[in-house]
Amino acid sequence: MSTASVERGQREAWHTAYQRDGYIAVRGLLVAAEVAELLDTFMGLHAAGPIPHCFAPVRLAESGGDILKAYPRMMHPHRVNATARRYLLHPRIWEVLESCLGEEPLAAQSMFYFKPPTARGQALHQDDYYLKTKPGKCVAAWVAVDPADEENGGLAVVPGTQGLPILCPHQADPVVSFTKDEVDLPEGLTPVPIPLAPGDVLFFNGTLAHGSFPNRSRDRFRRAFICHYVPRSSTQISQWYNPLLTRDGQEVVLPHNDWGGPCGEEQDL
Ligand SMILES: O=C(O)CCC(=O)C(=O)O
Repeated sequence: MSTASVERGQREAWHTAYQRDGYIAVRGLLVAAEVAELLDTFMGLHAAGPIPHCFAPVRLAESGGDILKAYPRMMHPHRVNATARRYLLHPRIWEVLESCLGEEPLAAQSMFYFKPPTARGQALHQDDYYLKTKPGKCVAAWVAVDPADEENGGLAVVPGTQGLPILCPHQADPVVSFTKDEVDLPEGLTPVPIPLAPGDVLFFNGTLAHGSFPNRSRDRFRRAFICHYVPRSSTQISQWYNPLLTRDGQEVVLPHNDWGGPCGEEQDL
């Protein structure tokens, strides 16, 4: 079998599984040296301290027992750091996205989660409640930097929610979730943990409900580089995500979708 046909077969398999299930885990998409580069980059940024509009950690002694105040997530690091931008536009991630969507993606967001031991998790939610992608859905690419499992705050997804409309959230339990929104699941649907190894990437669509466990491990961080993309054919997005980027880094501005949506009060992620 030629390389080209293996590639075509692989792309078709990704497309079929993603369209059917709303998510796929691609194992080992990033190699160890790439994971190490992400780790060095973000630990270096953390050590260097606050970055306006991206990251505002406090000293551990001032965190009042909430480790996430000392290690908050970083928002849109690709706007301030060339390595983050390079990984947001990584060709192998892009290839899977194109296969899943069946069209070119646009990059909308990057984030980095440190999630040290004792960090709270993130209650079940749908990403398009925040991105407000229209007419299609956004796609997340969740890149594991550490092993991620149930003990250290790994991710869980809810099969069966991939085709649902936006569900309106209620207040999440602040003891276990650092974000405030939580959706209730339709009867019969339950979260399924997705253990990931460093370099694995989980792709999932904007209505697939998902969330993460608190980090109950003694000494294991659960770091992840998390990016969101939308189909090139999108005609609207929440203002927070403009400008978007094409594969070669050209900026694209989509019309804002700041209308309240089905729940009336969506806020940016
Ligand atoms: O990584 C996590 O803990 C949760 C991330 C997440 O749910 C998201 O990026 O939408």
